Amino acid sequence: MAQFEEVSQKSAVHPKPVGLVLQYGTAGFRTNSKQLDHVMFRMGLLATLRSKKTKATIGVMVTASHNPEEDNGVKLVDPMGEMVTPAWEGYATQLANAEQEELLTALKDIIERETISMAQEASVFVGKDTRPSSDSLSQAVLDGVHALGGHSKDYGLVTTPQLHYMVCCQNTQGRYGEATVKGYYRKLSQAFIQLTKNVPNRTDDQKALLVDGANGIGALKVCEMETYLKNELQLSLFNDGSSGKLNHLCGADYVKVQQRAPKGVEMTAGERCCSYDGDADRIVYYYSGSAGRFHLLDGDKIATLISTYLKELLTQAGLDLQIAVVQTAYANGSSTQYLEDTMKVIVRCTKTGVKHLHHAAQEFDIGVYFEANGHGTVLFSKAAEEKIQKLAQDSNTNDERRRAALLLQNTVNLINQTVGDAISDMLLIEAVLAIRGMTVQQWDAIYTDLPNRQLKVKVADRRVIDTTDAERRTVSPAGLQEAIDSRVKKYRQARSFVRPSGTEDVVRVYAEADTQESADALAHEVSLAVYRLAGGVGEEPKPR
Ligand code: G16
Repeated sequence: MAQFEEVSQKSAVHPKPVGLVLQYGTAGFRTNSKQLDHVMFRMGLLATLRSKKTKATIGVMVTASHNPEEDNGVKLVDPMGEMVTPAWEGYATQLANAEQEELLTALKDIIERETISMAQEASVFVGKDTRPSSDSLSQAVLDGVHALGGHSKDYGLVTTPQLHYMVCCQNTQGRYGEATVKGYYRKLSQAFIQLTKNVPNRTDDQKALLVDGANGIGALKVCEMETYLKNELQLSLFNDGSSGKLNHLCGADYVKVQQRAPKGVEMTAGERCCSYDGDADRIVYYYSGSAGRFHLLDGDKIATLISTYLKELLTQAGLDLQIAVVQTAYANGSSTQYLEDTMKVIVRCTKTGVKHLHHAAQEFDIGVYFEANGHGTVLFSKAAEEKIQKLAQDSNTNDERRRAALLLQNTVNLINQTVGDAISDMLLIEAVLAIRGMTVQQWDAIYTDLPNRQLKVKVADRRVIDTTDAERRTVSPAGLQEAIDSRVKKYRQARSFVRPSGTEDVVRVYAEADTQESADALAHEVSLAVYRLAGGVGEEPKPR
């Protein structure tokens, strides 16, 4: 077939290094950008097959998100803006790792197994972040799409959630919105303005927000959006990419893991600040307390703020909709306790990775999902959206119920339900704080985090660690879980777990306890256990 000849010829321009094997990680392939040219070409092929199979537009985002600038990666976006299914992650691995001469066989195998009609048209949307390697790598994706005769639309520089949004808009024939960056700005800013209209006389201080753009794509895009917000939000942007390096000493991951302010942000006591990550799908908030103490409001605090707000509106609207919060093992113990015991909402725990949380959140009328690292959104079932809309349009209902329904309706419009979105989440948080008349300190005071620490351990092969119970316990290597249990017992209110990262070549260690000293000591002891029992390399972990 002519198409396969084309694939053969073009793939020679994007050859695979012999013997290189890459794993599909937490959010797709991710490694040093020099190893990725063939992967990108092949993901262009795969996205085209997926498009033929689903008869819908598929997205490919070239980004390594929070990783250092020299890395890159790829995220595949399914028709409604979700991540691709596990079966297709398997195909992605098969295709990425097939040696050059086996590529056509691997491709034909997927076509056969999925009974794909090659006569079917295909459409693929492509986006990229600001990394120097993203230009050529996104071209490799496009080459792959064209080699199989697919149509492409190159959105160029966009945030990951913007690309997810475009794919969903396209596949819902515009019902979700217009599949353009301007359409995205218009929809979100209109909803934001409608929401904040309910709060007259907001002061400049209330409208002010400091943003750390991680020197990445989020900085560019939030600048573009500013005029649409009509001064309802006054942003001071730092780490805008004009001089600093992507994610270096800044960005959401740095702030969350290091529990300190990013470089370059000039904050004064009490000012609201937030940080995006490298592809703007995560956000964390923070402020400096009176004694200069750093206060972090992470994904758990965001989930609590949003679910409290939604629950209150549902009560005011008299709508009987079930609300749940989905977290991972990284969720601070205090947040889970607050959500379950005080707020009385259902809480679910899944493995790390947005795909797992998203899936779990879909089971409820309203599913609020956030990873502690700031990656998350809210999903509304179709039935829930319909009930909200019906009430908002019902002129016979009383004012309080109608007002709550209208607020809910605009809240739905403000949220990017396809995936976690730093810009959309930021606007939602700002609107909620304004509507509830809360300062960042009052938000922070909803509950007190247990002191915690996250560390990384280098091992020869992180796959020796296998986990169970939503990654809260290890089943291998032998003796590791017992070692963790015995160390946890020494401390009060303590908890610890370890898991292999799916985006970096490290094992992650998490510990929490009643004091920071105890959390630090426990994290260190568990790191040593990992180093000794799971084949640590380099120097033994040292105490902080
Ligand atoms: C990705 C995933 C997140 C995950 C993070 C870290 O985020 O989308 O769900 O929490 O990686 O994963 P791991 O601990 O396996 O390295 P991002 O923002 O880097 O794409």
